[in-house]
Amino acid sequence: MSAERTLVLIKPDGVSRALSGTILSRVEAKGYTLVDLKMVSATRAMLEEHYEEHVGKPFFEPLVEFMLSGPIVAAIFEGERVIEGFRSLAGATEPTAAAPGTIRGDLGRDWGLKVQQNLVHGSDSAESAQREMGIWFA
Ligand code: RTP
Ligand code: MG
Repeated sequence: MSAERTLVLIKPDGVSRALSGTILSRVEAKGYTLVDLKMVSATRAMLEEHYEEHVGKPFFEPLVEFMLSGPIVAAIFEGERVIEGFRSLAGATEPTAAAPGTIRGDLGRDWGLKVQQNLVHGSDSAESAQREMGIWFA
């Protein structure tokens, strides 16, 4: 079986808080291989495609505004079961609820902030990974 790939984003809060290196090194330390990396200023069109399952939800507009608020680091990581493995490393969506030891649990802050400021994104399935890699590494 060929190694799986996932799309990881370090959201604008992670970049502005200077956590890009720390986050990438946690993923590398787990044993996943960094296969592509870039800094991107997202467009609304990219975000509407990336978050297509959330279009129309109450948090969609604030989420897009946040994702447009600064540069994003996009990465592709490869490894066995990396999709599930990265989501375990990232932790639960809300930083307060995310377990200690996870990226969001250790480094995320949602007090006084919106839940969208949770540092990272990781693809949630092989289909999502394929689709999202096409958006961010077109
Ligand atoms: P992600 O897609 O970023 O890896 O995060 P996730 O799977 O844990 O969360 P998901 O449900 O896919 O939501 C995507 C992003 O939308 C923001 N969000 N805000 N109620 C809210 O205000 C709310 N719910 C979700 C978060 O930034 C979440 O990561
Ligand atoms: Mg998601």
